[in-house]
Amino acid sequence: MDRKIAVIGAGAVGATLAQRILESGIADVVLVDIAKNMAIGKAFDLLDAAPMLGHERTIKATDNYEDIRSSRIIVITAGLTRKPGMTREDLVAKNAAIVREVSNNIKEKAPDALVIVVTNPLDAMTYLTYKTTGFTKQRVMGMAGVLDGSRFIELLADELKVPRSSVKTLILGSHGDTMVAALSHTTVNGKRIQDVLAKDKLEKIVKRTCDRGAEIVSLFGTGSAYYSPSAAVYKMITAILDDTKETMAVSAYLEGEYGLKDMYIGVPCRIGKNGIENVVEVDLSTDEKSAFLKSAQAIKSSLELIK
Ligand code: A3D
Repeated sequence: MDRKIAVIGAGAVGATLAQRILESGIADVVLVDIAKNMAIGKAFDLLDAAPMLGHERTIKATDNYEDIRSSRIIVITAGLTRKPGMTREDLVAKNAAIVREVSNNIKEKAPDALVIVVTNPLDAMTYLTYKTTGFTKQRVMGMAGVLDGSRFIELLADELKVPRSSVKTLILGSHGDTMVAALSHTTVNGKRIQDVLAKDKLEKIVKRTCDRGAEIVSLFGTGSAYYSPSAAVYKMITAILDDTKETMAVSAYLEGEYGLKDMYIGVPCRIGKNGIENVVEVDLSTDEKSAFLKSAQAIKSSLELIK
């Protein structure tokens, strides 16, 4: 199988994602970072594990964008992370400059690739990638809802002492403090979450889900979460490569869906070989709708900062 995935940024998320891709055997990896030697060191370390794990995949670390040519998927993880007390929006100016530079290189060297953005603030950086590459809206998406949904499921399953697989949910809106846990789409063994968990406990878990990234940032001291973010990207990649058409929440470009236009925001989408096959419009309660629109407003404010 001659499949290549380029991961831009060999930091915590990028390197862990590279490990997941290589060790599951789904593709070869090109790891691009301005800190070239650090990236080469990580690639050597990952390769040294290959004989023990029994895979034949390869990884090349580089600071030269020529190497991303013919990549099927490109994941942008280059950028700064939050420090304790910082919001994702605080990162906007610095990361916008990085994402612009990366996107221009992608446009030039890998014009047929699909792009998954991870760099924060996520929805604004995905919009910037879309505008800079000029790619179709199907080929540019942001990772957030898959991760936020997984965090919510984990916290609910732990509280209720049920298997994680019995919990279904949907998290929409911005990947930020205004994310919307759609309780009308959250069930445990098919039962409405409101019927199995007391209101106060549920509210606490929703709040903890929104704050989960910050909770981990403050426990780490430096850097932010990477095991679960890389798993979320991995899940999106396998849906694309295997053309599963699975519905999952990703940051997608809207042109009228959910009453919004010309912006990226987290909504359920069918993911397959073309990237976003289509945006899925689900019914939301009145409260969820207004929370979603508030979230859209927060994204628009961070877009103003990069325009
Ligand atoms: P970190 O471990 O600091 O790695 C970032 C890497 O980017 C470093 O190795 C840098 O050298 C590299 N880099 C910086 N500028 C450039 C450039 N111009 N070209 C190429 N490489 C560059 O961070 P991380 O991996 O923990 O996080 C990366 C980004 O993802 C940050 O913006 C995080 O906020 C974001 N993030 C988003 C989520 C979501 O759920 C959306 C989760 C986790 C992290």
